[in-house]
Amino acid sequence: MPYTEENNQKYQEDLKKKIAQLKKEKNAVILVHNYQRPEVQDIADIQGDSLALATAAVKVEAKIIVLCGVHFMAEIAKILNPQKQVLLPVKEAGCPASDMITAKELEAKRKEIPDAACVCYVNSSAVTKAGSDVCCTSANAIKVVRSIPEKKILFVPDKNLGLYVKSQVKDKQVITWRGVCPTHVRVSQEEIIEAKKKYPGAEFIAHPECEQKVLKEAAFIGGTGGMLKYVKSSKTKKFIIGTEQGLIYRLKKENPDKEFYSPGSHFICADMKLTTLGWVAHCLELGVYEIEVAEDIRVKAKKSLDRMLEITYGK
Ligand code: CIZ
Repeated sequence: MPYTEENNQKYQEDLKKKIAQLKKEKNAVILVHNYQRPEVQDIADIQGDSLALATAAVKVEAKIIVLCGVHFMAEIAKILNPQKQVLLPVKEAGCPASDMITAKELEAKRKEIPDAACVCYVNSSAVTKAGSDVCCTSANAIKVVRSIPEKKILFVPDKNLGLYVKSQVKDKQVITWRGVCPTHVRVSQEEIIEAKKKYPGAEFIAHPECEQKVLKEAAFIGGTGGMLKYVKSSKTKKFIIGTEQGLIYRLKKENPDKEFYSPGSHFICADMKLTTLGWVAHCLELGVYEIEVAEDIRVKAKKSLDRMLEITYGK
């Protein structure tokens, strides 16, 4: 079949039908993160940020969970659902920020400050979650840190989210690690100032993984779930979106009367974009790539996640 726009469209539609059929046959559910490609967002049974996906993962009844996102998200689904098969369509879809702390480094840092509680951002490996006291997402980081009795908090691995939390929770001593999200730190304050000039009247909203200087320019700071709620309830019609571009597809879908701009052409997470419809079909067909978490690590990591869910939902 020669490549034409029309043939490509048909190919994508055929893949969507194939995925729907395989999903039924295998009793699978598809969880999709807000940063995924538009066509992958379109096949979601449940779409959201890590918190929404983790919450959904606890409730799903299907036998197989397909997690369209990156490795740590699929790991969370497995940690919360050990009896289910959890599949990540692309084995290599990782999160560089989550790899910026090792188990050894965390252990050594904790020994250095034994009186500190350790809060780990959800963008972390199962091992980091297991070595922490409680987990958090960008949606609940402030609430989690406030709720902890300890005055001293070691926040890992994302430095920028940690610094943002520190600026909001004044009565705690927040010690940050050196990890960063390579996608969010790529955007500069100068680019935001330029974008504001280019799109007059547009409000800049930012993800807390951005640098402090960038956050200073923002009218609202929050995770993708928070941004979706903020835009929906705002009277403003134009927004510059300070996070991975995948969110713009959902923002536009849910707010067709509003306009969205990315502050640069480089606000793209290469790992998030690895997942395609072809890989999702492949994953369902062959039952790959299955996520495994060693039981001792899983049990400890689950404690960190359960504590976060308790703090967030009060259960
Ligand atoms: O919490 C998440 O899912 C991440 C990594 C970003 C966001 O805000 O959705």
